[in-house]
Amino acid sequence: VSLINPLAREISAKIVYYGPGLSGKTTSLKALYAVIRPERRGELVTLATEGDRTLFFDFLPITLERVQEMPVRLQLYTVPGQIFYAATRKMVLNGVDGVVFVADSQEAARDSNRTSLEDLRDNLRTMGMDLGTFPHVFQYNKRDLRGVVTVQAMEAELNAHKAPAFETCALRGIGVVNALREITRLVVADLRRKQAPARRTMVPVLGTEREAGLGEQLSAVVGGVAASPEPVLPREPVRPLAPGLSFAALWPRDGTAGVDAVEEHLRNKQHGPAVRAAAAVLAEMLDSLPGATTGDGSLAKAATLGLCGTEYLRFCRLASAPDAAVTEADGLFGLYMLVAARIKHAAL
Ligand SMILES: Nc1nc2c(ncn2[C@@H]2O[C@H](COP(=O)(O)OP(=O)(O)O)[C@@H](O)[C@H]2O)c(=O)[nH]1
Ligand SMILES: [Mg+2]
Repeated sequence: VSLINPLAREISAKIVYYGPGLSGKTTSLKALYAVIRPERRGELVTLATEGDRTLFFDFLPITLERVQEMPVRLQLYTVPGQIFYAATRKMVLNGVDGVVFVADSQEAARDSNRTSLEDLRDNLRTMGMDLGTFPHVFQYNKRDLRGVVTVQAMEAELNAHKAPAFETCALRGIGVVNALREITRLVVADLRRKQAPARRTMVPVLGTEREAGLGEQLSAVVGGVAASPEPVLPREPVRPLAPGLSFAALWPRDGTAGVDAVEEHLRNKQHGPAVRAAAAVLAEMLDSLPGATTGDGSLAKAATLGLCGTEYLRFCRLASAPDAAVTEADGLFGLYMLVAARIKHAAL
C-alpha cells in the first residue's frame, strides 16, 4: 500500500528485495532487523520456510523518523528466488514502490542473477511499469567471498539503467543500510512526484492505480478481510470496559506488561500501535514454544499453538499496515488474537 497521507502526514511505501534464490535477501532483512532500533521496527516475520529457504516471503515493517520532513513507514518484503515460485513473486510485487535487487557476486550465480533481473523486468512490465524509470538499487552481495565477479563486470551485466549500486556483505550487515537509505530516497522522491497534485489540494491520497497491494492479494488467497485504507473519521466515544476489568487477568501477575500496553492503546484509540504491541507479545510467545526454532517459521508455530492460519496471516498483515488503515475493529481483533494465543498457550 503506497501512499502519502497528508492528514497523518506520513509516507508509507513498499520495498521488495528481489533476486535469485540464496543471493542474501532474507539475510539482508535479518541484518536490518538487527541494526534498527526496536522502537523503529516491528517483528521480522518469515512466512513458511523449509530449512532456511524462503517458500513464501519475509517482511519487516520499519519507521524512519523523517525523510524530507515526513515520517516514513516502510514495508520491506523479500521474494522467494527459486524459479518455480513465479506466482508468489508476482503477488509480493503487487503495489511495490521500489526494489532492492540483491545479486549474488559469485561466478556460479552470473546466469541466475540475469534471469532473475529479466523476471523482475517482465513482472514490472505486466504491471505497466518500466524498470528504466522504476526506483531500484543493486546490492552486489557476498563481497566477502573469494574469487567473486568484479563490480565492473556486474555493473555491465546487470545495471542497464545506471541505478545506485552497493557492495554488500549481508551476513555481516555491511552495506545494507546504505542500500536501504538510497532506495528510500528514490521511492520518496518518486511518490512525491506522482502524488504532488493531490497533495496540493490536501485531499488524502490513499490509493494509486497500483494500490491493489499485497493485503488484498493475500486476503484473496487466505480469505481474510482487506485492510480498508479510508481515513478514520472521529467517532463517538464508546463505553470503556468496566474499571478493573481487563484481559490482563489471564496472564501471570508479573507478565501483564504486553497486554496492558495493548489495552492502553485501545483505550486511547491507537489501533495501529495496539495491533503492533499485540504482535510483539505474540511473537515472544511463539518464540518460547518448545522445539521451535527462533525467528523463522512463525506461521508453523502459530499453527502448533492452535491459532487459525487465516487469522494469523491477517494479524501479521495488520501489524505492518499504516496506522490510517487500521480500524478499531482491527485493533480489537489484535487483542482477540493475543488473548486467544494466551489461552491456548496456557493450556499447553
Ligand atoms: N558469505 C556470505 N554469505 C552470505 C551473504 N549473504 C547471505 N549469505 C548466505 O547465503 C545463503 C542464502 O542467504 P538467504 O538470505 O537465505 O538468501 P535468499 O534466498 O536470497 O533469501 C545463506 O546461507 C546466507 O548465510 C554474504 O554477504 N556473504
Ligand atoms: Mg529468503
